[in-house]
Amino acid sequence: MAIRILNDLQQDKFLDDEGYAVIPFLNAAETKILVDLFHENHPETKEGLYATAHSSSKEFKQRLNDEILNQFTRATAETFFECRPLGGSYIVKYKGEKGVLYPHQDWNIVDEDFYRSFNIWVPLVDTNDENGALAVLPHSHKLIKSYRGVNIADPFYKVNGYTWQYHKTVHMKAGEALIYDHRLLHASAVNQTDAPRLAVVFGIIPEKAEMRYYYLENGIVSEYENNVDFFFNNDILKGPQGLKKIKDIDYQIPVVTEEEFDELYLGKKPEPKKAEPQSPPEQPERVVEPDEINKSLFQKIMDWMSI
Ligand SMILES: O=C(O)CCC(=O)C(=O)O
Repeated sequence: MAIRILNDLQQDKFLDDEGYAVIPFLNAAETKILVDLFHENHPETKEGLYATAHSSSKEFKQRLNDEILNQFTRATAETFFECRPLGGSYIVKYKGEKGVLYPHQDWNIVDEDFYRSFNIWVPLVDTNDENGALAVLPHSHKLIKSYRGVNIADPFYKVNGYTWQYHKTVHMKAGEALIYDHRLLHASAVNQTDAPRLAVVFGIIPEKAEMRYYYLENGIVSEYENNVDFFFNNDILKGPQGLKKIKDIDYQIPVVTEEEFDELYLGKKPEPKKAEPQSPPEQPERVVEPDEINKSLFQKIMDWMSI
């Protein structure tokens, strides 16, 4: 039985089954405070995707995070069941091709053998097909168990253009929350409008879960202890930088092909390959012993399938 995340049991079940849930979240006053705060701190316009979390100024990141936390406190307490808010960032999509974000999964930040972790993604303007709404791939969070991190690709990275056709664009009102499992494939298209698509993204984990960081070195994925301060005080793209290692993990990064994706997601069996016309064998056919047959990558992936 999955660990409970939301107070509302029906929404909690939907979140577990589909990997996301859309719920009313910030009220009009909270939303306006966050819109005004953004504009006060960003008088200039930019191009493509921009996140305050990527700022090199710790003070700036921390100050905006604190204000986001203040505005999220009421709604988070009302919505979540025994969860720990981690912190947030503005994530803004300005006009321009650079803003496209292909389907991806987010990093593991808890031990996913036992826990799940989530983003609360709250647009501060209404979102639609033209201004870079988020598009989710329903129930994709349960397809494959994986470790994801700064230098560990998610298993779907080679099919990220292909999977997009199955994504569902979520049209939202300003202040609503899209809560999604970090394992869920999600994407957002270009903002074609002149107005920036303002949003806030905020991490949350079960109260009992400890934070983790995963990093690949010399072909081995390792698990490290982690904490919120690490995200604020370090360049998290640069590796564990003194975090305590817990263990090396026996893990080979799976790479899903289009055919494998169809089987995993749609349950479609790949078409059998047509046999090439052959001339009669001159030698008696060699019998292939079962233990000679290599386990295909796809079988390995199926072995890894979780939950
Ligand atoms: O804000 C967006 O358009 C995408 C956000 C996202 O994919 C993420 O935070 O992982």
